[in-house]
Amino acid sequence: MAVAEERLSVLGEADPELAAIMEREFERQQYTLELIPSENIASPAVLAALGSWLNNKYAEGTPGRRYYGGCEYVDQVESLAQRRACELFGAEHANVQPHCGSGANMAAYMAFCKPGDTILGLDLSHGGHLSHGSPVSFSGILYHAEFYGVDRETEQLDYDQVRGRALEVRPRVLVAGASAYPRIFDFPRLAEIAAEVGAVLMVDMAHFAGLVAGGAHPSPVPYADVVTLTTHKTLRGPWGGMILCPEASAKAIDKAVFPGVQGGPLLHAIAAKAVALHAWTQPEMADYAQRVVANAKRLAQGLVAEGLRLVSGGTDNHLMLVDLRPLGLTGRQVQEAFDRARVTVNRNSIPFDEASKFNPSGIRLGSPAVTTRGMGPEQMDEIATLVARLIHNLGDEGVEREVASRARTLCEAFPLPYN
Ligand code: DSN
Repeated sequence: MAVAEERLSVLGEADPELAAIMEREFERQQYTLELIPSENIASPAVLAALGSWLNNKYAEGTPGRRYYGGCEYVDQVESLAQRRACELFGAEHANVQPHCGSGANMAAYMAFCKPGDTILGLDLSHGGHLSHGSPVSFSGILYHAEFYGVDRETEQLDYDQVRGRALEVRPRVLVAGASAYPRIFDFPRLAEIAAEVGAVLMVDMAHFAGLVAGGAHPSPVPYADVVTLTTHKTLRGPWGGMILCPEASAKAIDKAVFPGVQGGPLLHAIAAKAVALHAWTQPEMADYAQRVVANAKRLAQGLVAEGLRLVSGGTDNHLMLVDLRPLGLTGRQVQEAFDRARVTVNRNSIPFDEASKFNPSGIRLGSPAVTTRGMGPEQMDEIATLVARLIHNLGDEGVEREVASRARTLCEAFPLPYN
């Protein structure tokens, strides 16, 4: 707990009120089973870079072409992060400045589209993301958004249907990637479809970037015209975004990020991204990526064995969706019961969901954070049992207390890496 203790003691002197809240959040993270698939646990080295004096520097522009003096060292930091991103993902160019995934997507659209152009992405309720064209997001406000979905029977993408939609709407950008799709995208097929309709293929690999980095998931980089990602999910870095593209699009992407979308880059976050990227050169990270997928499959099998229905029947990546409709339950009540039992999940729409987005019919679970803590197949079996017990006995306070106690025991056996 040394890392946390050190931070809290510095903060405790300067701002005891905030330090007390942060201490409670630390305890929550330490003793809660984190199953939200978009969350993870950054290493102490990532946090060290993030909480550093690099925070103090303004550096609008790109390395060697800044609008401020005193950038000689932050130029090196950013170039290092770019080089590491290119090497890790086999990309020609990396822009490491996006503050988040939605900002990276905004810049990617801006580089290739004019307002009003058509973009075609996966429907939000079929697993897509707000920034892939939702009418409440800039992506659906600035662009003409059209959608493809999953097949009603298989609950997986049907590429003939994607092609049909692409031929029908002729998008400027075909967007692939998702925040709640438990299967693998067929990137060669998507590239063929994009080429056939003259579209730019944009892959948002925010969720599975770490799996790609560790060789546990196919890479979109050889097939896509532009790849966006976040650095805090499976990639296990700081909160942030990134864009990869061929050299031919580098200028357009850089200009779209700054001054198109953002002002000054967050050099402390870029340094932390460099640290996270460097970690992926170590063999244990490839092993981590394989274990994330193996753990997700094991958890999915356990849930199915406990009588729960998973969207598409299982998972090929790090996440899964439980369909609560057969049990007559809704996502919100299940998420709240899980919170009481110290197991964190998030409610989520499922394909063809007729319930509202605020109280949808599914919950989304994933393995990245518990795998970072070192949990393996045995713990996945136990977590499957706990999850199923909670769902099958919803609202039973005795079961909630029992699950909370077992969740705590598991967390104590696999502490956060801040000792
Ligand atoms: N909101 C993120 C997630 O939880 O998947 C995606 O941006």
